[in-house]
Amino acid sequence: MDAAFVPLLLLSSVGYASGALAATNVRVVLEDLVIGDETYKRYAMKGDGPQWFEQDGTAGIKVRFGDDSFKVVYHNLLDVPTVIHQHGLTPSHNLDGVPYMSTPPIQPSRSSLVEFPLTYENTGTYFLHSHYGFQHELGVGAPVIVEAPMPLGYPLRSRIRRAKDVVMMLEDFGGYFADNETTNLDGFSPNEVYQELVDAWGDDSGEWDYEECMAPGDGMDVHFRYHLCNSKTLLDPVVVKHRPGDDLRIRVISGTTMSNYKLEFPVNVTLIAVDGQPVKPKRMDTFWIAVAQRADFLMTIPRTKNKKVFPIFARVASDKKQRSGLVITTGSKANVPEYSLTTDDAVGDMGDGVGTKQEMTLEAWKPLSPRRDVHWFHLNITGDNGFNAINRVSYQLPPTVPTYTPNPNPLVVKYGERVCIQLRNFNADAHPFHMHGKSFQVVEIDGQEFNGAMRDVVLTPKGDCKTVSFCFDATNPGVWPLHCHMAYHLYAGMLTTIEYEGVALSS
Ligand SMILES: [Cu+2]
Repeated sequence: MDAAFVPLLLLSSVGYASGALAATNVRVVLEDLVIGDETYKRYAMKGDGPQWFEQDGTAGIKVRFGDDSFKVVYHNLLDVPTVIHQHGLTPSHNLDGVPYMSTPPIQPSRSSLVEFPLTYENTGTYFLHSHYGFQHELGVGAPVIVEAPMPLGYPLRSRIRRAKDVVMMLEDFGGYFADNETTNLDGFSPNEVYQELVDAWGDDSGEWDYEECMAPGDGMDVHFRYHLCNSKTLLDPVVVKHRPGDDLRIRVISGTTMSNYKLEFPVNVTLIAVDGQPVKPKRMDTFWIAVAQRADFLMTIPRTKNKKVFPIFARVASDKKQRSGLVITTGSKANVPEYSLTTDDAVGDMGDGVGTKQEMTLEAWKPLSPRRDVHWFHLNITGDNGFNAINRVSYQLPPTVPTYTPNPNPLVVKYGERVCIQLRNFNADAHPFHMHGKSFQVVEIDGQEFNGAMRDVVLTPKGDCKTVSFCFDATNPGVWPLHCHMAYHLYAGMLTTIEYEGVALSS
């Protein structure tokens, strides 16, 4: 890239203001992705500056809590508009990065500064992604790490503080529609895949029975040719070297657009946080992670001379038997074996009870304080593949629709109140629901109440009109999306908003 280009962009940036700390540059670009003998074009994020880090074959934003604000200038080097969402972080509404709802898209060759203070609730593992069209599926994503000690009194606190970071950014790439595998394998056009879903819904929608509790479905409608960890497949995985006895903080980011995974660790690990929020520590060697969730683990490399290779696999929760992963080795003589992209068995679907069963075992380290007055909303998940999905309606954003229209059916809350939302799933699939602007606590699944994890994405049970409920305190005024994070379902309009009554918003 022309070195003179960035200063030019800075001059044209929107709302650019000088501050003590230089801003970090993040450029949204088109790049080559080489997998085996094939070269594909995909979007990516490149960067430089004080908050840019590169390690383990991935790169993104790393900020130390207490020292710095989040301060990034996004540069759009694509020939189409883009807008970047800081997934899981909670800036003021106008910096949320949702096209037109909160933030105007960045036009080609233009830049935009996003700067906001980080709260302790913003510490942990997050990611950036485009919220514009199918750009996230096409590669516009990057990790965000906000470093901070675990809360006072947290077990293993000093060991976690000294642990070395290992980052696993999981992505799915090259989507195709399940019933028509041949058409999209080479084209990789999300719009074609979406059109298949539009056509399928068009055939069904006229006689759709919205009262029917659909039985749990048996698979996904969209599959992917490749699953990546830090932009690599297992044919040529990222290998990171550490020493026997090292404590590692494994930060797993499910930066995928449709795929859930079962993580398989080579030794027992301790889960310490989900979606950036600390949980009561829990020992395990497998963990399910849904689209757009994150999970942090403390893993100690065994002190043994016999074993030098420690792969962590992310097995795709579908019938395709695919996997991605990252390999940790010790010593210079470690022989990394060849790994296949697929396994003999499929791991099954996260939505088939295992995901919700796991969810009920998680406990927030700092749950919401009990409150008696609660403002409840009850939403039905209806329709199919994201169409007419929330209380029988679709709400779509540009560029799916040509112009932005405010949500005609928002969930209106009052500042300061405790809000709880129950989703009842009439649909056959499990949907990873993401809320912007606040983390929430999961408190109920399928009629069972529990004091669950703080999160920003929760996977609904599959079908049978089963429910999931989550709560938060409404203290961040704005117009905040609540949506299924599967890209095609969001595109189809599986989206609503939480809006604050009587609060004027900055823009
Ligand atoms: Cu969905």
